[in-house]
Amino acid sequence: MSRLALINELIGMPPNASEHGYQIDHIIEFSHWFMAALFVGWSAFFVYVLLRFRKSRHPVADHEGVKSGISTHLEFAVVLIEAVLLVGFAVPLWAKRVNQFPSDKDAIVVHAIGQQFNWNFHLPGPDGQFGKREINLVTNANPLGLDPSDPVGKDDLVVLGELHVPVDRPVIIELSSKDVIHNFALPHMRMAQDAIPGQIIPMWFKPIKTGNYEVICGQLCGLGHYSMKGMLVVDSPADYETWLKERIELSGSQTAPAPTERPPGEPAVGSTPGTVPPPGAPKTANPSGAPDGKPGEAPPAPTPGGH
Ligand SMILES: [Cu+2]
Repeated sequence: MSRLALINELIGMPPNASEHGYQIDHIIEFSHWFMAALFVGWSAFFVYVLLRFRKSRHPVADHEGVKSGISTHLEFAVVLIEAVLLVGFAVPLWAKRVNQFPSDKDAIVVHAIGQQFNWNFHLPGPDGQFGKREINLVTNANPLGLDPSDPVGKDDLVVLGELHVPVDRPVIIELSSKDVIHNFALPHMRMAQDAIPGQIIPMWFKPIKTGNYEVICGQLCGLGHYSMKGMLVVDSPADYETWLKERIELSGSQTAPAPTERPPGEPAVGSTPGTVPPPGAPKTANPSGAPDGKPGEAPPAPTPGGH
């Protein structure tokens, strides 16, 4: 069935790597063939009419018009085919993407957070539960604003840029954004979904081929939009386990995930807060009272002998 993908190859669609992708490919392929047939048909008819009703042959307009019903039947057939494409194929396929999610038990659940201009991934860690995230806690060392006081979040993993998933298991990605509207687009998985600040929007797919697949941002989100890429690595189950174990060990050995690269000339990353807190955010850099708070940031004590 998937052999008949001439136009899809011609327009440069990357090979499909998801379970549902071939259905989308069929719709795209069929729609293109259908449009090509309509284009040739209507063009031929147009040229025929130009010649047949040229001025030298028909100097006076015929007010009676066409008598045969062929054009009506043709028009009806076109509408019918388009309705079948929409109601019979496109809508059910879309409904399955947005309504019929696999159960959390079978699926890999990951949070993806867009920011100018990176994709961050938040994994639940060994306990399978996501820790709380708070936008006010976002710093260069804590790019997702994980709440250090939340015990559930202690074992969470934060991965920048590259997400691994096992093959042949459904993946649910819950999308959000730290700044503007982005779009988590996986061309090989035939999936794309907007990431909107203040919302969590789930998407799902089931990868069926191992390999490295590019994640791109599908919304023009700023000057660096072109560089907003990530990588989805579909592993064999064994490779996935190895990767996960590595990430867990890595997160145990370091207190913070690797900070994002900063342009030369900007202050070094680390405990220096590099982000501008939103209006109304608490002023202390360390509301949880963790030990690395700077002494200078303690609330001002009443000073004897002051002004
Ligand atoms: Cu973007």
